[in-house]
Amino acid sequence: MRRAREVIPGGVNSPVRAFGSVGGTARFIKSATGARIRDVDDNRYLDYVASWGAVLVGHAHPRVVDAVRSAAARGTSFGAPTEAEVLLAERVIEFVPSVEMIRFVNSGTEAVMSAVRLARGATGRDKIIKFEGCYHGHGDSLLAAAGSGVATLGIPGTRGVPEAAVRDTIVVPYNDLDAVENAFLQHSDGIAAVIVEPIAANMGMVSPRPGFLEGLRSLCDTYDAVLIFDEVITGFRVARGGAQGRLGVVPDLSTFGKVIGGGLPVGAYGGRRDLMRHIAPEGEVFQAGTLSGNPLATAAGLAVLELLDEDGVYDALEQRSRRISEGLQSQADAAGVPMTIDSAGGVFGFFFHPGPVRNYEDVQKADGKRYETFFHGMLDQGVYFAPSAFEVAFVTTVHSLADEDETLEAARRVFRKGL
Ligand code: HOZ
Repeated sequence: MRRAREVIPGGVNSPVRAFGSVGGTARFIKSATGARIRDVDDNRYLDYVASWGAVLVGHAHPRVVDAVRSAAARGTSFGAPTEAEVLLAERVIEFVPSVEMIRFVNSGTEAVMSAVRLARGATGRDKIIKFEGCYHGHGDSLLAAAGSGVATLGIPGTRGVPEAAVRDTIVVPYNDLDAVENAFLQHSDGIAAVIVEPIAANMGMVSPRPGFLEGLRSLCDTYDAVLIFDEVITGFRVARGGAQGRLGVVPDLSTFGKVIGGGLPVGAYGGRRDLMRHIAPEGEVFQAGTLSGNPLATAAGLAVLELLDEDGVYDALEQRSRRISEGLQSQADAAGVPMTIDSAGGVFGFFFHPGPVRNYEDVQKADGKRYETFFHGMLDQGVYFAPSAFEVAFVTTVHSLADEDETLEAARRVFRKGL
């Protein structure tokens, strides 16, 4: 870490990895297989970070490794179209019916920046509505009241983002439909898009209240604005069809990342054909990338989606997350520690807070000190949760019942010691 800090700011290539909010030193990972990661000191950890959700079928899954290896042997990048990109596009469209056309990029950040540009280009309007505590990558216009690393560092925004870049960003509380309606009333013909994490997972996990997403859908219809679901975390993870498939609300555009790259750098945005046709070279909204549709990432994505198409995958993920959530909740209850837990498909999140947790204001009332103690207590026993109370926990298809028992046993010891 000392050497890393000399040459990389904070020693890390993404801030939340630095253990800044929980204290201690980040683990340097040397290898991983299945549900376990190994650090450079040869400590093994049961992994609930799973590359921040990018790994859904377990680390180094043989089918993914084979696919990447054979793609690499054919050439790592051509800067020209390949058949595999078409196959992956068709596959995503099959999983997520609201996506009629898709464009692959290299990260979730890029996907969101491009989707917002598209919404603005297609509507000829500038303003966008986002929600406090939702995180949509580190593009300038969305770094207002953001979750994830911005929340972890406890800063309201970030230096280097000019005021002009966020002037057209309207920030409202998550789950507050009245606030969204008021924003529309105030700027009725100026709002290009509403962008939302349909299940918020960058301020811990906060589910939408019944009617919230439906309300966004109908306000966007009324005011001809584009509804963008940021499914970078929830896509292919909370259900086969993502949060939109699970909750039954259809956006105009969606953004993806993480799972569809199988652990390689990928993002994508897609949606209604009439909107997507505005993208260059068909239309006048420009977006490009040397490594977009990269053969290795595409091969990994295809292998993962194939695995996810097998029967029972999502039921198993759902059961695993639920079992562990219920186990943790009952331990907290027995210990008299206020805790609120939520789960969906392969993701769960908990707050040391009696609940309900509906928005970022509630999230901030959660007990961060308790999270820190819990995090280190678990880490000491070889269970690796996110080094931040503002992130969620990820289950993969290879987390076993025995892994869960081990996790719950470790948690029992942490609660017993006192939180
Ligand atoms: N933005 C990621 C969490 N939602 C963190 C990425 C990382 O640190 O690797």
